[in-house]
Amino acid sequence: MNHRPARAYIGLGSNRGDPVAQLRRALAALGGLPASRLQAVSPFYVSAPMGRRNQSPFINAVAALDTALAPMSLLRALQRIEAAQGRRRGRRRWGPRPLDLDLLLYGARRMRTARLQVPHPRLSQRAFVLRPLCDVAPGVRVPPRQRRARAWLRRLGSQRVAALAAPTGTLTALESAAAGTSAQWPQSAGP
Ligand code: A4P
Ligand code: MG
Repeated sequence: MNHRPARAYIGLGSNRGDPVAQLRRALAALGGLPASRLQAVSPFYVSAPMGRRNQSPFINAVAALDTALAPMSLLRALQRIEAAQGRRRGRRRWGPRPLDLDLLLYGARRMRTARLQVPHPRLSQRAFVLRPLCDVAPGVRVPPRQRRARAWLRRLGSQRVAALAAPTGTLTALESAAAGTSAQWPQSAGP
């Protein structure tokens, strides 16, 4: 069922295979979604993994998508894109993944079902999402307390997130240092 169009923000993350290529493929797939138009894409950023530390660094970005897909239809579409890029569900939470697509915001909608919580519950705590969100929508309101994205980001000054200057399969020494990580991505592209 199609809805009145809403502006959705989608968080993209990857730390397996070739993360930059994974994000690019995912952006192309988002651009091809029915009843939707990709309006903006942030630069790519690199950061040390949050949660489980002993895994490779993440590449993250945020996309702004105008869509007439209802929130659950959009979530299903995101999960299909994840699956097409080798993501297997039911693996360790916060473990390594070739592609993670999170529905961060869907207009001003608030939803809390077993399968979908919008706005994304951890949005205000994560610089790796807020940094790229601020590139495409610095003034967007983020709960709790509906602060602007840029205000939440200012509060997370200790979380290091570095712009990816050379979007290749390896990190430069400068990018690694800025992101607070020395790890690289394993060569195998398996999920
Ligand atoms: N779900 C509920 N709400 C949403 C939503 N708004 N968007 C449900 C997407 N999914 C949502 O997600 C588990 C279930 O959440 C889904 O079945 C869906 O119905 P998942 O993607 O299968 O599992 P996950 O990603 O391992 O868990 P979770 O809690 O979503 O993890 P996060 O919060 O995505 O964190 N460090 C850095 N530096 N960069 C990262 O990108 N990512 C994570 C994963 C951890 N550390 C990271 C990064
Ligand atoms: Mg997720």
